[in-house]
Amino acid sequence: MNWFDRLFDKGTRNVAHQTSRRSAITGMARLLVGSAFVLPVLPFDRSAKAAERQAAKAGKHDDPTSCDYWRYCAIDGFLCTCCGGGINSCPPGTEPSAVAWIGTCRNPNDGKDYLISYNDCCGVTACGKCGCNNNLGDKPGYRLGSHNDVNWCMAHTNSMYHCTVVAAVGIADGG
Ligand code: ABN
Repeated sequence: MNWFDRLFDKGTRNVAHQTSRRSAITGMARLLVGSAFVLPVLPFDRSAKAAERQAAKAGKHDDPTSCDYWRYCAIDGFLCTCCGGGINSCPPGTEPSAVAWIGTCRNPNDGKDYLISYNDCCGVTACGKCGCNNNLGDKPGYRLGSHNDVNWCMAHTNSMYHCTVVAAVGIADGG
């Protein structure tokens, strides 16, 4: 071994003695844990996207042609608002069912719970547009009055179901 090799050999041995595998792993672990604390606080601006999403959702809660409209929380049927009618008016040529089922929906605008009556519009074949199936508070079929998968036109001379309208009939006080 020449003097250069001896010097290099001594140097690497010294380094090997002073740095163990355990200390190398500890160092890497520290780096990982440290970066986990540092990275999340980097200034990502997510507020704009969140606000956008919130606005889109809020919009749907107030849009009577959307299944997410707040009064539709227990609707099962086609929205009359997509079928030539209104929120609580049947399309021309149809008539509202004499019987209805009642749900309780929370109005996100005032935080109150409302009793909602769901009437079917009868006399014309199914509209087929904006079919919604929201089942908040829906009960099995043998609880007919609390079950929404029922053709409420069944008692009409012309029992064809066309679409469903809704009306807030009172505030649910929970008592
Ligand atoms: N009440 C809406 C409806 C009509 C026919 C069949 C199922 C549900």
